[in-house]
Amino acid sequence: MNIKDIHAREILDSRGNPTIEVEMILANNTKSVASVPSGASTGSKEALELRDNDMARYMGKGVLKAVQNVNTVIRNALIGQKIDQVTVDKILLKLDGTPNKSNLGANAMLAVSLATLKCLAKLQNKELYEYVTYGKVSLPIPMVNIINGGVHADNALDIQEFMIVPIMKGEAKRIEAACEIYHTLKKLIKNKGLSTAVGDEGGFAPNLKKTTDALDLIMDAINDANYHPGKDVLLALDVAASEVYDKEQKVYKIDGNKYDANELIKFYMNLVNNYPIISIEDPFYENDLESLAVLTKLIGHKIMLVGDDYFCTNPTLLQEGIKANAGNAILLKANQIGTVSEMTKTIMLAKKNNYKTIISHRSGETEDTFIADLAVGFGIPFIKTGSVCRGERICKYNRLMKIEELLNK
Ligand code: 2PG
Ligand code: MG
Repeated sequence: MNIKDIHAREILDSRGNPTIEVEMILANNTKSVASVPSGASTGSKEALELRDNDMARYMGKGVLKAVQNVNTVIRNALIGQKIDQVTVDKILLKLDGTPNKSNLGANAMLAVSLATLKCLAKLQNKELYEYVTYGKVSLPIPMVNIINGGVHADNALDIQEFMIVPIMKGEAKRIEAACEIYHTLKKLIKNKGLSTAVGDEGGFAPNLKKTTDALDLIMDAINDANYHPGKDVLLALDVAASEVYDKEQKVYKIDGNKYDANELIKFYMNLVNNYPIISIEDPFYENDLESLAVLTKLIGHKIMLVGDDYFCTNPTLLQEGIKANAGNAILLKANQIGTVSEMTKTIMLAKKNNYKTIISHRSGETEDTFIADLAVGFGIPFIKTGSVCRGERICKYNRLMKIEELLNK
């Protein structure tokens, strides 16, 4: 089946910034629509998100150049082409011709790559998760970000994400637990006289001062909602440490303290000893593989140490991490790398090397639910898709519950 037409347009993400949506039509009129998310705490080695930098529009954040790239160069190359994921992605990579997708833009490329994947699924009359299934499907455990800090919120918390990880049986049950804890937490925050306004990913953003203040409050919320921390609900953190690292002073600024890497290791060890934490993401700044390897050696047998800015969903960067024994898990974000084929390669490499996989949203999201389907089809054990609040996060949870129902039929 050949590609008949491709059309890109500028749409908005959940932060009110432009992003790109692509429609693809095949010769038999099979249609798909895909859109790409956008990060705020981005790794410096991520593929380039092409923005117009035209200060007269959207503070320079317009994506008309990326849209134009799809509607001209990419469209011309793909129209009449037989649809096949590997072929389409190869053409995109060749057209771009740069190591970091700076020519066409990873946003333009991913939108087309994803639209291709969705068309292929439809062509076979399959749900997206079914189409990408190889081996065993599984419903991922959600890592639900219920307190936002760092660059995702305007409060004093330095750690970017405080997540609850409900591990009971059944996706709908896990999501139910997350919602009950979320609403209980809201009451607790209100009782303290703090704001219950939410951050970019739908978690609350109360003006708490310290990491342990947030963790204690979450522990209370889990207990008050009649769950058992450490038993059916665990905790996870995304430190996004590149954002709190002072390059000049070579220190991490957390909770009003200045920590060097060794002191930060002690800080983490203390947290892990006192709270049921199963995962810490980006514990050091993105170039410090050495400290990540030290921490992995110390507590890697107990918890996940996740590379996000470290690996940028890039197989070459992951390979470096594997070689250095740094981390034991990887965050997967399609727009960090730019094509479905490359992300698939990263997933395979991680699995082969026993790195745990976590598929992830971005802080700027759209209503596209592809990560839910990819999580199930690829058998990715964890999904990070924000809080149980805000439509662009909720749609992923709703999709997961629907898939659970489909799988149980
Ligand atoms: C992260 C993400 C998603 P952003 O750091 O893991 O939660 O944030 O999309 O801003 O990079
Ligand atoms: Mg992260």
